[in-house]
Amino acid sequence: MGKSQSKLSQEQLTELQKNTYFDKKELQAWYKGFLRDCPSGQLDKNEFSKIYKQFFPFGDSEQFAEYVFNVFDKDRNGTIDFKEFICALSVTSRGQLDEKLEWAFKLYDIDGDGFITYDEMLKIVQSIYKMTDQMVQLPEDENTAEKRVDKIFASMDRDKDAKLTFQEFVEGSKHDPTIVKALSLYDGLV
Ligand SMILES: [Ca+2]
Ligand SMILES: [Ca+2]
Ligand SMILES: [Ca+2]
Repeated sequence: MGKSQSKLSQEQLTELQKNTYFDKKELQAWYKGFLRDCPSGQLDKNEFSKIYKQFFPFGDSEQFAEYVFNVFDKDRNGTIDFKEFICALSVTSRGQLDEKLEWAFKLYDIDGDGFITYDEMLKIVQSIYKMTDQMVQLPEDENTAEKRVDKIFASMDRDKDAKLTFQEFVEGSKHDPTIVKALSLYDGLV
């Protein structure tokens, strides 16, 4: 994507319209906002984590932001360009449940080997707990990350091999919508 142009070209618009759920007007508005937060057009980890801080000013969002960053950064080159940003945003904010689950699976499957291990899920859940610490009251049986992950694995890990396949994850998540909900970066603002 172009670096310093202030508007998306017709060509870029057409491409992004095909790949997202946003219309032209929304795309231009997001592009403007993206460049305002990130004039270079390439969002790095630091800047990305600052965005999260605005939404979770009282918790420690740095770790969670880092995991989310890795999913946004599709080509893994260390920065998020506008296309990566808006495509991820489109899925997390307006995607169908199946798309959101696919996205969530990528987040939890930190090493990308196609399985979510107990440790991988624990890392993500711990980072979510750190971030939302003072904002949410949790029930007794979910008030630590370990308890929560135990509970998730008890219900999702059907064959009890201590890792979740995409299939197990999808079926389990349909019974526990909070897993998907935790992901929406700009939820309510789009
Ligand atoms: Ca990238
Ligand atoms: Ca994995
Ligand atoms: Ca399993």
